Amino acid sequence: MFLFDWINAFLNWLGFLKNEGSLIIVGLGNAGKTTFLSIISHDILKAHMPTLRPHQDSFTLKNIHFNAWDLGGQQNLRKLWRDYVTTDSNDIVIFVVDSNDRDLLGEAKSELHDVLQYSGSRPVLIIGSKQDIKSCMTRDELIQGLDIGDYVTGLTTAPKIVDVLVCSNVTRRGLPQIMNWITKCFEIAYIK
Ligand SMILES: Nc1nc2c(ncn2[C@@H]2O[C@H](COP(=O)(O)OP(=O)(O)OP(=O)(O)O)[C@@H](O)[C@H]2O)c(=O)[nH]1
Ligand SMILES: [Mg+2]
Repeated sequence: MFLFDWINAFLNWLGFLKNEGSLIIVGLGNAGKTTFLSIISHDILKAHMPTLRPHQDSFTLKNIHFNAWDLGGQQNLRKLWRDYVTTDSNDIVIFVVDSNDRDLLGEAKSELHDVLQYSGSRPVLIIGSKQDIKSCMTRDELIQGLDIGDYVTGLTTAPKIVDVLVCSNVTRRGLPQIMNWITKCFEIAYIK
């Protein structure tokens, strides 16, 4: 087994093996999901219409090819989330929260707790967007407001990885850390 792991790691390092993963991106409307996906897939920052139907994009990070689904956060689209989250077994779920929207934090909390339940053992990354806005909530405030202190494991070999990172899609602060997190998480949860 050790030899097999070693050969696999070596071929992977040479670029002969490509791993496939999927990201399922959910969160309330206006949270910044489509903006985030457009930047990580195409490095393009532009205005988007609210998402009306699930939209797919893809990108490669460190020899891992990711198919990403941006599901839209309007009320009528949220019923699709569970089907997408529970379809593949090698998913990473991303829940985007608008760090500046205190009014909708309760609603985000309720949706997030549902996602944490039905996502089973799949890793969940909560991303607090809009950190460029002065009045935004910090990572600690988001953890408290979303009441997820007991869930957050960080990037470990826990049976279910749950973590919270913050970013600005406008200034791009925090995005390299998020991309790094996604690849590391995939390696921990699905390769090693
Ligand atoms: N200041 C700031 N604005 C952002 C950031 N990310 C997204 N936005 C803005 O937030 C608004 C909503 O962004 P979208 O990416 O369309 O949000 P969404 O989550 O895809 O929304 P739905 O498609 O309705 O589910 C847009 O006006 C974006 O320009 C950010 O990091 N900072
Ligand atoms: Mg959208």
